[in-house]
Amino acid sequence: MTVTDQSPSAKGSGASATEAFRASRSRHADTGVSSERVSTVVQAVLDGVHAAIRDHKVSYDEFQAAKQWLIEVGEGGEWPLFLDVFVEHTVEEVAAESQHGTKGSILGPYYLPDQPKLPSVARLPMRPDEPGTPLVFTGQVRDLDGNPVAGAELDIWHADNDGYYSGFAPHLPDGNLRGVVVTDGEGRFEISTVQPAPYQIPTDGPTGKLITAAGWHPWRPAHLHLIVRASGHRPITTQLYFQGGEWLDSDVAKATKPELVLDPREQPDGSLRSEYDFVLERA
Ligand code: MBD
Ligand code: FE
Repeated sequence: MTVTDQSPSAKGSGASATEAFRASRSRHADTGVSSERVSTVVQAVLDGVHAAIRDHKVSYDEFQAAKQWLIEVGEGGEWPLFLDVFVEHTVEEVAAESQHGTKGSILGPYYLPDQPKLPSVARLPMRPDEPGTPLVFTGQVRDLDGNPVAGAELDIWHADNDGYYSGFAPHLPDGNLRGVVVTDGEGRFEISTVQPAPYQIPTDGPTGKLITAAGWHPWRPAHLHLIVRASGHRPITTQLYFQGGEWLDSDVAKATKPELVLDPREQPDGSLRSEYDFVLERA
């Protein structure tokens, strides 16, 4: 990572997300797409842009301002952030049409592969003095017939108590609050972590400036990210939210679903405990 600034900012998170995306793409082969498909989809996108210009009488000044902003999104490395916040939810909606079992949600820009594998009862890697309310997250992975899935992987990552992700904020140690928990013989897991804070899109970058200019808010509700996978099963990329949490009904990324909301119980010692079972379909 080339970020030297120690304070989390658009520069740090945007550029790092672009680097992470490039690294993940190099692991996949390019899929051949027919010219017919390219023409159909790209023409539909352009038709939408042309319609917006006509319907709203977009001026030359506004066109040039848009051009300037698009250049800045690229320079700031914010394309992964912008697209995952404002577009990915619809891609996920289409993918979900053919998906059974636990509901999916968007991947977002802050996934990092190849985190350490942890046993079924595990504490996520964290700082010795990791701030935040302790959270114990338990459950079971099953298939659509209700059979437990032993050796399933819960690839989990989430923001810290200040809303920052390790790998995308230079003040956090690598791998903080990230890990791959492997279920036991009965498909069960018990993960100790801390409750994440809501996530705020950096206000100092082009995505944040657009949000301000439009009078929108830059918040996502607090969430856990997960990819749950097991051999012979279709992996599920999802997020879990917290009942009563701020922004739950107005997620800027429109990625919440009622089935994905945890309702943690407060324990006598002030910590939180929550249970969630995952259901995978066969591949
Ligand atoms: C996030 O934490 C996130 O999950 C998404 C989808 C977009 C921006 C930040
Ligand atoms: Fe997130």
